[in-house]
Amino acid sequence: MAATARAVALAPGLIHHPGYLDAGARANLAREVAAALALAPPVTPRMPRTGRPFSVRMTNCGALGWVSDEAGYRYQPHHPETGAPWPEIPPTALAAWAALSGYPAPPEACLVNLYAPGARMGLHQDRDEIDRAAPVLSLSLGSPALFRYGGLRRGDPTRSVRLQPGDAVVIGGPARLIFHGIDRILAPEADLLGPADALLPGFLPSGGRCNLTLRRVNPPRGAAPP
Ligand SMILES: O=C(O)CCC(=O)C(=O)O
Ligand SMILES: [Mn+2]
Repeated sequence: MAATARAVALAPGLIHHPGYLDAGARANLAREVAAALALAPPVTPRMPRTGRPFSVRMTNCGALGWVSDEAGYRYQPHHPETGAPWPEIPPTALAAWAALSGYPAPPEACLVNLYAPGARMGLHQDRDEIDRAAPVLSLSLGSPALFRYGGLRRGDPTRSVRLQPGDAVVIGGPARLIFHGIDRILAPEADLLGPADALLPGFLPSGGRCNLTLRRVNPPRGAAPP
């Protein structure tokens, strides 16, 4: 599926695997995500308290899904609008987790972020998980994006890196709680135009980006308490 030889440590615990998913794996993952979206339609999350809508649309796969609305951020086992359990995590994403996470248990949650051109995700920490011994694994499809990352405090200096379709990023170890976000979605480069236009038709406008983040929420049974 992939080459990890070119892995780059952006910071201790923050590992970028450029081009991890090759064209075949990207096509498989896009197909698997499209099937999941048909079962679990994307929703527009809202900020706790203010109810302000996110620019990113979201859905989930796995036993637990991350949702946000006026009541707060949380993981829950069902879709907030249909009430149905979330669909299975895409097999291509599970294989990437097995290869890259270094974690002995499978992910419980796979958040699917859909970015239309112009959507962004503000600087934040992923901290709604109880099991922080497991990394977060991010997989990107579609248009490239500018990923911003900093330190453990909001005010720490930040840097940015371009994430291309097929890139994987492991956010773990000392980087598990770093602040990070997506500044903007970039125009696809000519030689990578491939799936960007045809990615998830009906769910994502042309030039959009899809990102999956896989997480462990609870420690595996029998694991020492965090
Ligand atoms: O879209 C991305 O690359 C980052 C997504 C992210 O940080 C999140 O879902 O928590
Ligand atoms: Mn995040």
